[in-house]
Amino acid sequence: MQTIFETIKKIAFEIDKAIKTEDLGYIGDTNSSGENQLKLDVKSDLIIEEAFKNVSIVKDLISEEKEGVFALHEDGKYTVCYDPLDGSSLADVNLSVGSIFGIYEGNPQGSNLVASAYVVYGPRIELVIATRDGKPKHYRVINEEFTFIDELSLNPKGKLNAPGGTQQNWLPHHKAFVDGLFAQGYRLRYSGGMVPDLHQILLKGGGIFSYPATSDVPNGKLRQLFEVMPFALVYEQAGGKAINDKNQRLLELVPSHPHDTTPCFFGSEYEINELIKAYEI
Ligand code: FDP
Repeated sequence: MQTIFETIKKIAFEIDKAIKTEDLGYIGDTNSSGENQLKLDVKSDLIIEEAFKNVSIVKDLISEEKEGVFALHEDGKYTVCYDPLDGSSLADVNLSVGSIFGIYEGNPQGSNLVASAYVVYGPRIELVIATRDGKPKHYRVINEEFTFIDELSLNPKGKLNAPGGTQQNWLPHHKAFVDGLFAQGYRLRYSGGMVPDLHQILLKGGGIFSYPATSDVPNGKLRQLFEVMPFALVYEQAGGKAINDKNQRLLELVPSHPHDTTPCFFGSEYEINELIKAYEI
């Protein structure tokens, strides 16, 4: 497993360099989730593919930018599911973006997620690694090396509210929930990049990030294997909760297709309990 984490560190430097130096335009194609692909998405995907070609414990790769499974090493033990550059459409306005990795042993599904990691490319490069054992570990690049900073813990109640999705298409109970938090004094924090938005809540001690079912995307927008489950592990290990709109743990989900999405909520205990009340679930 350590080899996989070291590979992710190497990848982070390469993708950061690409973000800082390469063309930010579109390639004129769509990815498997039907989104327009940026040259940077494709480049980041290739960087990751190349890096894992040398890691024999990795059996398969499943990427947000590829259709289906990319086989690597038949005798490998792990499937790495990743979103090479989440929030990439924010790169041209110079906001933070990120890479997300879920490491699965056996069939890729919540119960088989053994570790996850994400990288934030912002003013600094940061990395968070979570396993099933202990608190998530937070690193920052200092003097060109990933340096351990601290272990992440969520307070039982936070102050930040990051509500995703097109507000016009929110369902009435969801709108009531979001309004209810603001009425309690919660502050809006939403950049439109899942990685920096969830990272901010973690580092500031708590709050909630939601991407609900909406009238236009009834299953939500965020992908289970590369986005939702990796962050669910981080939030649960930090002492928070991560559920869907049926009060099911996100780590219990079993996707039937690599690109399946789900409504998802990540937060401190208090905010998730408020959600459960508002949704009556
Ligand atoms: P993006 O489409 O820019 O890649 O992964 C999808 C994502 O970004 C997340 O990073 C982000 O949280 C979400 O979409 C934002 O979606 P909305 O604009 O619909 O809120």
